[in-house]
Amino acid sequence: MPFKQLVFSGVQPTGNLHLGNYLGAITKFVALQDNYDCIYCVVDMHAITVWQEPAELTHTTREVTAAFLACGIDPKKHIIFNQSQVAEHTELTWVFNCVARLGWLNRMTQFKEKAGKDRENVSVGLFAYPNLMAADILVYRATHVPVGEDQKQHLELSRDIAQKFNNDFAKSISERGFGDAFFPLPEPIIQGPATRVMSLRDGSKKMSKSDPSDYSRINLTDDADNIAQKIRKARTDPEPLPSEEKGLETRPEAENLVGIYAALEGTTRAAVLGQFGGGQFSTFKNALVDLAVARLGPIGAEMKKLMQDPGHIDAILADGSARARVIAAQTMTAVKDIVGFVRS
Ligand code: AQP
Repeated sequence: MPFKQLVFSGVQPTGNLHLGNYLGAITKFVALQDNYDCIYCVVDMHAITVWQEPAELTHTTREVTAAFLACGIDPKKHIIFNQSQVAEHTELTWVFNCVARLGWLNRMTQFKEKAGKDRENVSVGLFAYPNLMAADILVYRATHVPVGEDQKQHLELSRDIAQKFNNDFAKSISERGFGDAFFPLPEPIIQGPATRVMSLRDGSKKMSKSDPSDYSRINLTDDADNIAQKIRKARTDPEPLPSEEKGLETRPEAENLVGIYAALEGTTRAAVLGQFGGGQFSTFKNALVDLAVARLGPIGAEMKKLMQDPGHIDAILADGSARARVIAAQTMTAVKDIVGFVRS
């Protein structure tokens, strides 16, 4: 059965949104609005898989919403909401907890990285996180999911869950007139020169909200001075920039900065090297500062303005949640029938 094309993605309100979130995900969210119906979610239930101060969680939920708006997502044409306001996400997660296999979740590298050596002490939610992510996407039967490279494995798991549900319940799905598949297998959209933005302090680690060093990332709310300082201090090597992409292969920090420049400028790494190759890092860094300030400055300023009116942000989330709930409720009604739950 052909599925209606629909985009879904989410961002966790776990701290300062950074350039990685922006280039890896939010710029894609904005671009997809022209050609698809889109649902963008502030995934607050994912956030509490690790401890969040309640007041801080409320603040960051509004801040991520402000970032969506400031970057240009239209909340009237599309849907912006926070996950905890649509209970069907957790309802479907339980069904998926019973579809997904323990061995599948045991292979998730993000869990291994986040749990580290303290496995016995992390929350059960952190382990089951990918099942909630599958439910987020599939409760809308979304077909396309723009994400950064780090979410690729979770998305593959979402496809495995959708496929297993379709197989396990094939007879029931067909008897209820849904053809041979109830859930689509969602396609990841992972494209462009900055699908994995790395830390400014260490080219082998991804840029992350939870890195203790603020110098490792550029936050969307950083002012021009901050952005300039962080880029100028960004780790590099003593060599000048190469003229060919091949010359970046063993130089992760240089590769990262070139990728960031290309993504901010909307061009390719090859074109950036064509312009700056052979030159000193300092010249390139100055140009990168100007570009980053020009792109991020207006977004940070708009976010700050929006954050002065939390009532407005909450109203957008309430409206989006009400519209999301309608779609999610239809899916859950069908899922309950397919699974064999009695409902009144
Ligand atoms: N460094 C990155 N480069 C490219 N894309 C990235 N994303 C995150 N970091 C990078 C993408 O941003 C979207 C939202 O991410 P998230 O908030 O849901 O969670 P995350 O991937 O766990 O992000 P962080 O910053 O690393 O958070 P913490 O430190 O809390 O774990 C996703 O599409 C993600 O791929």
